[in-house]
Order: sequence, then C-alpha cells, then structure tokens
Amino acid sequence: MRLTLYTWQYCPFAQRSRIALAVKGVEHDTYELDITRKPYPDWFMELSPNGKVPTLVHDGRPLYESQVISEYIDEVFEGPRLLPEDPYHRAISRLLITYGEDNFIPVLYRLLRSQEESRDEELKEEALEYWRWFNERLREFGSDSGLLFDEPTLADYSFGPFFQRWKLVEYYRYFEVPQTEEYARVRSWREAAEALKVVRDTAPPSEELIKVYADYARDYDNARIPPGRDISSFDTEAWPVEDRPLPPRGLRLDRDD
Ligand SMILES: N[C@@H](CCC(=O)N[C@@H](CS)C(=O)NCC(=O)O)C(=O)O
Repeated sequence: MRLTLYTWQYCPFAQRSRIALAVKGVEHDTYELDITRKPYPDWFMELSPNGKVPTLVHDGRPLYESQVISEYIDEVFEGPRLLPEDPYHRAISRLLITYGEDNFIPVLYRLLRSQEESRDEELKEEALEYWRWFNERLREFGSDSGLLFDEPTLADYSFGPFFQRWKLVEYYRYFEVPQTEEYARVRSWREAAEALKVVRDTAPPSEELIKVYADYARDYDNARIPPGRDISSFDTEAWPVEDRPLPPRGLRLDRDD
C-alpha cells in the first residue's frame, strides 16, 4: 500500500487530513508543496486539478477536498471511527461541517482580508450570526461534553483547525466572541476541539500563523505578493519566520509593518 499526502504545513484544510491520518494511525509519506512557486508543476495539477492541498494519493489514485479525504480515510483504514457510528449523529456531523464550509469558514477569510475598517463591523456581525447558529445546533443536537458528542469525532477534527485560525481575525481584526450565554456552548466546543492532542500536535504555533498570514491581512491570498515587495509572507523558506517581527494588530495593505 502506498499513501502520500500532499500538504502545506500552515493550511487548515491540509491539517484536517493530517489529523485524520494521525487518529487512524496510518503510515504515509508526506510531500510538502511549496505553494509560493506558481504555476504548480504539471504532475501536481494532474493529481489535483483545482491546484489545492490537501491531495491524497492512495496506490496511485488521487483524491482532493479535505472533507472527501477525511471520509475516505475513515472508510478505508482501520482504527477509531472518525464519523460517529449512529447514522443520525453522522448526519448532524455533516450538517455542521457543510454549514461551516458555506458560512463560517468563508467569513473568517473575508474578515481577515477586509481592507475597510468600516466594513469590519458588518462582517463581524455576520460571523457572530454563524457562531450563534453553532451554539443553537450544539444545544439542540450535541452532548453536554465540550465536544460535539461524547467522544471526539470528525466534526471536532474538522473545526479544530479553523477554531485555531479564528485567532488570526482576533489578532488582525480585533474580533471577539462575546462571553455571553448565546455563545457559551460554542465557546466550550471551540475550547474542547482546540484542546484535542491531535489538533494541537498538527498545528503550527499561533505566532507563526500570524506572521505567515500577514499578506492575507493585506488582501493578498494564497501567496500573491503585495505591491512593493518581491516575496510573499507565505514564503517561509526565503523569509524564515523566526527572522520576522510580529506584524502589528489591525494590519492592512496601507499600514506598514
Ligand atoms: N476546499 C478545499 C480548500 C483547500 C485550500 O484552499 N487549500 C489552500 C491552502 S490552505 C491551497 O491549496 N491554496 C493554493 C492555491 O490556491 O494556490 C479543501 O477543503 O480541501
């Protein structure tokens, strides 16, 4: 059996695949794609036509899209189940994950990339609506443990990396989840998901993430280079993170660091 995960160490979607493989204890090779070197080589585009990590190649057969990869790993390999045994709980897990893909994750990136302070409030309101939605669904369908259900399952593993990434908007856009009852259950979910050892072990340190995603805070995504520079904040090889100062909070394109 040959299994290779194409990943990028800072990518939350690729972190989902690293988590799934770690929970199952599946041996595999890892290929760290340099996402700053574009266009990507033809061999990679043949494996992953959307040009994204994570990409998983199992015995020569490629797969992409993090959620699809996690479910494939769950079905194909032995080890602890990722999706719950109970079909209703499986459906609820997918319900939450789909809502996350459609709403919770896109608004995180939109807020991080926002260049107009006046737009931030609107985006924060929108983001909080999604946090409240999760709070309600967790109360309705979840257990009393911090996690979604009693044991860690795929929804916890899928959201763990994104709960970690919300620190980017807390840092760059002063986003805060209010300490009120409306958010109490989702805050406990975040805390429990982030505390999972496998989520912590697969994540880069928060300070590194903040430095690497500085160009996102300037609205330059996926290694695009802002004007006046010839290197992306994603390029940790040419520009080692330890050599960089921590960028200022509230960073935008028109604000120097
Ligand atoms: N929907 C995809 C998103 C994957 C994704 O956006 N990966 C980013 C890195 S975090 C990527 O490969 N970006 C490279 C690019 O767009 O050039 C998934 O769930 O796997």
